[in-house]
Order: sequence, then structure tokens, then C-alpha cells
Amino acid sequence: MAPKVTVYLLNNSRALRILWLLEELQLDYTVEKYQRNSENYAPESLKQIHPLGRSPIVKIEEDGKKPIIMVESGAITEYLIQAYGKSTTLGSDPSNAEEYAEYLQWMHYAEGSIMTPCMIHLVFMNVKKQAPMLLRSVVNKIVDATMSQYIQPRLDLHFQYVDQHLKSAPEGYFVGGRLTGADIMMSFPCDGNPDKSKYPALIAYLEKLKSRPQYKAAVAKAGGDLDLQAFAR
Ligand SMILES: N[C@@H](CCC(=O)N[C@@H](CS)C(=O)NCC(=O)O)C(=O)O
Repeated sequence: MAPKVTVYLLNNSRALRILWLLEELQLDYTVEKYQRNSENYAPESLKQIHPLGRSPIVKIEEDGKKPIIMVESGAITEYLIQAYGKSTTLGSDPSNAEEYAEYLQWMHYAEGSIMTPCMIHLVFMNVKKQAPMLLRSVVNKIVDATMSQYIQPRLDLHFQYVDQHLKSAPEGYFVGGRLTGADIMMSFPCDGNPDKSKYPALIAYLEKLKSRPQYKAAVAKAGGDLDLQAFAR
């Protein structure tokens, strides 16, 4: 029985992962859109759907069952693949234990490790943008020093690791030579990398993902591709 899926989508957010996944799984879904406020936060109204008020939030309804409301894009990705994707390539079992371990690593690394320096970078860019005129040069100096001492080396470490991995990844996907949940999860930090031009394998990877009709369909439903650097403008 096909589920009724609703995605609560904040513009420019991780929710694009879920739209793309649903397109790949060929599941029908409804998108409810929420706009970031002038400070780039989610509107308070999103808290009426889930107390965290963060996106993505997904509601999954099946006849005769209690609706499921989920947050955390990694958990949502895993759930949707396991529940509705077993007959698709996304849901096919890893061919061995090594591939399964690699899959789990990238699934968790996407939110558990690489997003941390990406988020700190975005926050600091926002701090610079919002600094009052009189304090701007002092704030900029502090932010720039913190960026170059602490954040930039961590961004470099993570993206060099990812770029190196993608250089020799079979068929150019993160795991197992085929599109998996790991690609759905890693697409967001890869696209959010402020220094993409330094990483040729990463650029080629993003081009490959973005040329998929399913990705394009998700972008069309979201109302536009991600522009994560918008936070800094
Ligand atoms: N780890 C969570 C992060 C969710 C999250 O922080 N979402 C951001 C959008 S990408 C958000 O809702 N931000 C709005 C806010 O913080 O007010 C996930 O993977 O779903």
C-alpha cells in the first residue's frame, strides 16, 4: 500500500534531500513550504508540526495506521528506503560487510562530522553580515582569525578526504558503484562547501547528481536549487 507522505520544507534546507529521495523511490508526496525569516531561521509556525521546528519534517500516513512524524534527514532517509524502497536499487542489500560498513559510515558522517565545520562557517559568515557598522571591522578581524585558525583547516581536512574518496569511487557514487542513501545524505554538505572550486572530483560528483531527472524534479518541487552561501550575503 502506497503511503501518503508530506514533506515540511524550509527553503534552502536539508529537506531537498528528502524530496530527491522520494523522487528516486517514485513515491507520491505533498510539499508544505515554509520560508526562512530575515535572520535565516525557520518560522515559529514550523513548531506546530514538530517541537524542534526544523526541516525536514516528514509525515507518513498509511490506511489503518497511526501517522508517523519524523525529523532527522538521515533517519528519514533510512526509514523511507527500508519501508518503501526494497525493490529499488537504493534499497538493494550491500554486497558484503565492507560495503555495508562504508554505507553506514557515510550516512552518519554526513550529519555527524562534515556538517559541523560547514555550519560554523555559515554562522560566522552571518555574524559578519549582521555586525553593526561601527563594530564591523573588529568583528571581521575576530571572525577571520577564527576562520583561518580553526574552521578553514577543518573544512580542508574533511573536503580533501571526500574529494580523495570520490576520485576513485566506483561509478562516481559514494558506496558500491550505485546511488544509495549515502549519496542522498552527502549531497547536502558537498553542495554547501564554500570552496567547491578546489575539489574537481567533488564538482564532477555534484554535476552527475544534478543531471539526474529525479534530482531536477525535486529541485522544481522545492522551488529552486540550494543556495547555501545565501546566508553570507
Ligand atoms: N540534523 C538535522 C538538522 C536539521 C536542521 O538543522 N535543519 C535546518 C535546515 S537545513 C533548519 O531547520 N534550520 C532552521 C533553524 O535553525 O531555525 C537533519 O539532518 O535533519
